[in-house]
Amino acid sequence: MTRTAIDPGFVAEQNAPLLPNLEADYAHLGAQLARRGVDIEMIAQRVAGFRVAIPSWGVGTGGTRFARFPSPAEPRDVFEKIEDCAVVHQLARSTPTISLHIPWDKPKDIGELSRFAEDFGLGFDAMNSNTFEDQPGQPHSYKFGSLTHTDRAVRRQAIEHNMECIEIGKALGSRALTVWIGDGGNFPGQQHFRRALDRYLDSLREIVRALPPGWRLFLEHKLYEPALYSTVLNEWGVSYWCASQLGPRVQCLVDLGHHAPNLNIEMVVARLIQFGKLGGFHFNDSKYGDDDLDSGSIKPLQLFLIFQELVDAELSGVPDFDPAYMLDQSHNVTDPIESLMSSAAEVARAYAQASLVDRAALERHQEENDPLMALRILKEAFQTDVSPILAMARHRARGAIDPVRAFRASDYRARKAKERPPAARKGAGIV
Ligand code: RM4
Ligand code: MN
Ligand code: MN
Repeated sequence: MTRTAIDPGFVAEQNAPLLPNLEADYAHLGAQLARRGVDIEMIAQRVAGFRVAIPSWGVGTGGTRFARFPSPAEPRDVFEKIEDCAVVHQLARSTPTISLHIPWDKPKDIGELSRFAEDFGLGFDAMNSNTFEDQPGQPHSYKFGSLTHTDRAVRRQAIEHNMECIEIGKALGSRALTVWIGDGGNFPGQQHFRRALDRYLDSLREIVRALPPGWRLFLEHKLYEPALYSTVLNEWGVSYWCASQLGPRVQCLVDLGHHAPNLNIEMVVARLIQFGKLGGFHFNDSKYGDDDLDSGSIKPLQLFLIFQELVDAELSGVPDFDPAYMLDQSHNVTDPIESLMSSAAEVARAYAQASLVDRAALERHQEENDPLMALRILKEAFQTDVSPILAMARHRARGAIDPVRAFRASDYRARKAKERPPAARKGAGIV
């Protein structure tokens, strides 16, 4: 029996009054889609199979470099984070895996952690290494870089940390390592651009050699921050070039907040698919930079256009197409559980909308150079309110028709506040 954080009977009770309207809305949407030649059950099935991983750091309250305002009942360790992830999955039904960040989530006993997650029916997604801050007692500092540091001893320490992440991940059943580094420069002249990238590749080569069979390694680029003038792995082209140098098991990871403003991200996605190097995503939304806001909250059209590329690759059978999907958000002013449940639904929404695109008609309009009609095809899919499909998929999987409403009614936070007195940590910081 899978352990649940909220009584399943309570979820069913919450659903009961909402069900008649949901059924009516679902039937109505089904009739509308049938007129367009789309079987609503086919879309519902696709949505039911859609999965996105939760970052362990997403269940804590985020913050800016100015302040952090922790909410009550924040998880204090990896076990409590897993409990919160279990709530997200129980109500939203599309997030069965967690992505750990080491050493934040380093367990004393890996077996215990693995069993704890399994009891809740949860597994582990990609592992994340952390060489962007120093840990107490660490021999060498990452102040001036990690995998690309000028000092071989610092690079060695960072390489070994990544190997340790792989070892922990192996024991937990993870199949990938995501490497994001904060290395770069704050001032012109501080760093020799070419030599730093050479050192990056040398370090990565060693980590790749330590990958167990069946594992992939994702390179996560970022335009700036924490380095404010230059970043070693600054954009997708550099990431692509490095991934090509490092062999077939290394792919690029696209975090939606890590690009220059106005970049056409859906096109980057299409290019990486074409080059066989799209490894995965960190979903979030932003207005100015790496804002880590909730997915789909600001640019839902962009999210849809990205999924239009992903679904197109899937349905046209691009070989070895298997991107790993994860949320990567910082919940500064919302309840993290509520944000994660809503964001998982927004990502699934974009997937469902993209699944509605009339691909044959789109191709015809492209061949005939009819931009107005081509756009109309995309807009028709994007403007379809697929909410009843998402809600029905959750209901059928014993999740909540309205996850936020059910969560608020459950009193989970108030219960946990008693068990989890506020942690001592009060400082600023992004996670
Ligand atoms: C970075 C990046 C990484 C995440 C850290 C916490 O900006 O997005 O994926 O591990 O933040
Ligand atoms: Mn990220
Ligand atoms: Mn980020």
